[in-house]
Amino acid sequence: MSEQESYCAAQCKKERLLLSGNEAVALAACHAGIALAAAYPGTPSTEIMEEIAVLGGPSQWSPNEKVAYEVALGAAFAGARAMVAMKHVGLNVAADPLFTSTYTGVSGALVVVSADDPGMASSQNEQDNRRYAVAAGIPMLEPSDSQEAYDFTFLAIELSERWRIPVMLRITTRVCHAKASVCPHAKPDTPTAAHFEHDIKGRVMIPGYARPAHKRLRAKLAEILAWNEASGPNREIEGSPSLGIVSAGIAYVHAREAAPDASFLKLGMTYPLPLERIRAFVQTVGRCVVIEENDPYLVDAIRAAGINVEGKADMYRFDELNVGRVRRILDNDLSPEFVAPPGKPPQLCPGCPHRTVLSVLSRLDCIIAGDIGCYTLAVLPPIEAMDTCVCMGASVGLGLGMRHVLPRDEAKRVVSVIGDSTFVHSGITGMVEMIYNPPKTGHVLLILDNGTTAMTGLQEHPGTGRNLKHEPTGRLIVEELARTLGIKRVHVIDPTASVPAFQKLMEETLASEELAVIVTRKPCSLAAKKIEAYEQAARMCNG
Ligand SMILES: Cc1ncc(C[n+]2csc(CCOP(=O)(O)OP(=O)(O)O)c2C)c(N)n1
Ligand code: SF4
Repeated sequence: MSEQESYCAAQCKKERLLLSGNEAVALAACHAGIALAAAYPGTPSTEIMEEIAVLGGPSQWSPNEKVAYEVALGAAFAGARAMVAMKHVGLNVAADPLFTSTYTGVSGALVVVSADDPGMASSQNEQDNRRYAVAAGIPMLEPSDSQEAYDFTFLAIELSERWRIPVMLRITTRVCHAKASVCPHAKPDTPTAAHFEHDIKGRVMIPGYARPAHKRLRAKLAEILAWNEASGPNREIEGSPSLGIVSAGIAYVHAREAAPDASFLKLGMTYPLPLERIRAFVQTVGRCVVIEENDPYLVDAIRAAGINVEGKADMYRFDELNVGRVRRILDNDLSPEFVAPPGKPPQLCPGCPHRTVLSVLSRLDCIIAGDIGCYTLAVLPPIEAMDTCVCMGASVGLGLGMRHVLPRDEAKRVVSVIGDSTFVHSGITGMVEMIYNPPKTGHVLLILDNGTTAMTGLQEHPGTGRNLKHEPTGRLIVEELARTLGIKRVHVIDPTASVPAFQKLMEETLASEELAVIVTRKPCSLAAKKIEAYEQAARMCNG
C-alpha cells in the first residue's frame, strides 16, 4: 500500500461524511488547496461556491459565467489551482473562453464544473453539455455519486496539471443534490505557489500561434485517450454474460438497481472515450445496452466506432432517467409512460414586489419581453404577464427587435423587463444596443431591483455591493450606469409605495417615445430582513 493509500484507509475509518455532490466538490476543492474558485449562481451548481466559502476557501461570485471562467483561467495561467462552476446554460455564456482555453492550456490546474439539469427541474432547456467536451476538446469526468464527486475533483486537478489542460467535471442534478456517504480520504494538499512564466506563443492566440496550439491540443487528447484506455477511472463489474450495460454518471446508479445481475462497464471519463475498452467489454457479453440520460452521446460515438450496442428509444431522451425507466429501456417497452399529475405550480411569494410591477404592465396591455428570474413566474395565472423568455439578458435585445419592426401602435407597448442580477449578468450590453440602435418609438427597460438574486436562493451580485460572504464591496449603481451611457429618462421608484404613481410613470414613459430606464427598487420580501442585517453589520464595522 502506498503512503497515500494507507493514509486514505486510515482517514476512511476515522471520518465519513454525509455530503451532497456539490458539497463533496467543494470539500475536495478546499482539500486540494484551490487558490481561486469563481462562479455565477445557477441551479443545480449554486451550492458549490457557497460551500467553499463556508469551508473558508477562496470563492467568489462573478457578474456572469464568462467572467468567472476568465478569472479562473487567469489564475490557472499564473500557475494556481482554480475552479469555475456553473449550470449547464452557463457554459453557453462561457463558451468563448472555453473553446480557446483548451488551445492555450494552463500552467496550474483548471477544473470546469458543468452542472447539467436533465428534466429541467429549474432550467429553460435540457442541453447535454457532454457535447461541449467533444466540441471544445476538453477532457471530461462524470461522477456518479458524492464520493466520486470528491475523488474526481482531485483527479481533474491531477489530469489538468499533468497535461496542462482544463478538465471538465460534468455533474447532473441528482449527483449535485443527493446526499451520500463520503470518505474524505485525500491528504490535504499544499500546491506550489502561483508564479507567472512568460509563454507568449502558448497564451496569445493569434492565428500564427493558435494553429500549432490546436495541433498540441489534439496531441494531448491522444495521450489522454491512451491513459484513459489503460488506466482511466473506468471499471468493470462482473455479472451475467447475457446482459452487459455501458453507463456513466447517475444513469449508472439507476442501471445497477434496475439490473443488478448484469455485467457493467462504468465509465468515469467519457471524453476522450475509451472505445477499445468498450469494444473489449462488448465482446464479453451477449447483449450490450448503453444507458445514458438525455442525448445519445455515448451510443452514437460507440456505434460510430463500429461497436454493436443498443441504445434507448427516443422517448427516453427526454427528462431524467430513474430505475423504472431504465427497466423499460432494457425491456424495449415503448408503451406510453405514466404521467404524474402536475403539482401545484410555483408562485410569486405574497408581498413580492414583482407582482405589483407585472400586474401594472398587464393592465397597460404591454407587450412584455421578459427575462429569467422570480419575475418569470408572472407568466402563470393569474397575472400571465410575460410574452417572451429565452435566456438570461435576452429581454433587452428581444424588446428592441420587436420595437424595430412592429407597427407604431404596437411597438409603443413593448417593454423589456429584467431582474437586477440578470441585468448585470447580460443585460448591460443590451442597454448599449438600445442607445446605439434606438427604435423610432424609443424603448422602455424596467430593471426590477429587489436587491438580490432571488431565484437561485438570494445570492449577492455586483449591484448589491456585497460579495459572496455578504461583506461590503464595490457596487454597480444601475441608474448611474444608464445615465452615463446616455439614457436621458432614468427613474428610480418603489412600485409598491403607490401603485397609481407607478402606473402613471409607466403611462407617461411609454407615451414619451423616448429611451427610458425605470429601476423599480424594493427588496425581495424573503431577503429584506437579511439585507437589513448585512447593512447593519457593515455600519457597525465602519464604526
Ligand atoms: C446562463 C445562466 N446562468 C444562470 C442561470 C440561473 N438563473 C436564472 S435567473 C437568475 C438570476 C435571477 O436573479 P434576478 O435577475 O435578480 O431576479 P430575481 O430572481 O431576484 O427576481 C439565475 C442566476 C440561468 N438561467 N442562465
Ligand atoms: S423570493 Fe423574493 S423575488 Fe422571489 S417570489 Fe419571493 S419575494 Fe418575490
